[in-house]
Amino acid sequence: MKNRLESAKSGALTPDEVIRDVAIHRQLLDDAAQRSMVDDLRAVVQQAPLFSPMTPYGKPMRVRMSSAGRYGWFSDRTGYRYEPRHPGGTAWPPIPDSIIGVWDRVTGLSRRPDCCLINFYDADARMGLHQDRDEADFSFPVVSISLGDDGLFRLGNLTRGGKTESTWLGSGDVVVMGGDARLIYHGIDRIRAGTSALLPQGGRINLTLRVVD
Ligand code: MD6
Ligand code: FE
Repeated sequence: MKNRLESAKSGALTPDEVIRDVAIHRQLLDDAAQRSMVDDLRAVVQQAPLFSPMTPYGKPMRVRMSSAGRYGWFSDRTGYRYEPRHPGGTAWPPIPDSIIGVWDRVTGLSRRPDCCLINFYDADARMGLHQDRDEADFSFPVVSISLGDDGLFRLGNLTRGGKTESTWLGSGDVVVMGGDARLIYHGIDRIRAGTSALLPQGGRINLTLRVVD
């Protein structure tokens, strides 16, 4: 276990790397923590099954999704938004404590997230460059947790276009996008299949924690 410094000012953990103001904590979760988080997620998707949201431009998303928390992220022909219910009609399950604990460690905030968006990538899935801007208050960060196969994470700028930088996110890595980086464009270009044994069928899970309202 690496020696991790607590920042006296905010109580938030000091990251291993900062790229374009995006903080990266490498392997914050060890194997055991990753495995128990996956067990918790199995229970969530049993209650709130993964689905492929329709985009406003008429193509289903390549990534399969579900959510936990008071709100879940949703998309259809009318646009992107947060919904208090799964498309099947039931409330989203609560965010597991194992996941809330990561938010607490990396943000040091007393406000807890309202939504944990669960994204599942198979070997061919990707996610185009986007901003996370469906939330009411951009002063709260978005925290992401990666589990399973490596994903190539691309970071751009606060407006579309311009030079980008990429880094591989591995299982157990945690990213914090806050402050000046909160509205940076980002996406996943590709998955490196077979790089993790965490998920028996392979693939990558990314969890994003957000304060919604
Ligand atoms: C992914 N991540 O890693 C996609 N969003 O699969 C995100 O879209 C993301 O990593 C907001 C903040 C951090 C992220
Ligand atoms: Fe995002």
